[in-house]
Amino acid sequence: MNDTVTTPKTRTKTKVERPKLHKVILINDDYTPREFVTMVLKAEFRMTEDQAYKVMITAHKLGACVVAVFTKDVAETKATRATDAGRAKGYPLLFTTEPEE
Ligand code: TYC
Repeated sequence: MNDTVTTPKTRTKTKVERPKLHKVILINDDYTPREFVTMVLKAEFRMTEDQAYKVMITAHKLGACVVAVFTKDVAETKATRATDAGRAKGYPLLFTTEPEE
């Protein structure tokens, strides 16, 4: 008969954390046409004309506007693609990203 009592000395607790979301931020400038900014927002961020116009005009008035939040990779890819769309036309249009608190 084996009377050995085996009490585990340690426990493993697996902790799963949600990936931090990152904001895509539209920065205002004096040169990119309003219609172009609105068009890029619709194409890259799947916004309606109304949503895109509101984000564009907010950045225009306040200097910047949060467009949407995504996981880090997606936020960076979309910001780069949207910025490149402006650059391809010679516009200084800029989208940046930053982690949410
Ligand atoms: N300020 C630009 C203009 O008057 C329009 C614009 C809006 C540009 C928002 C960039 O993020 C921007 N033509």
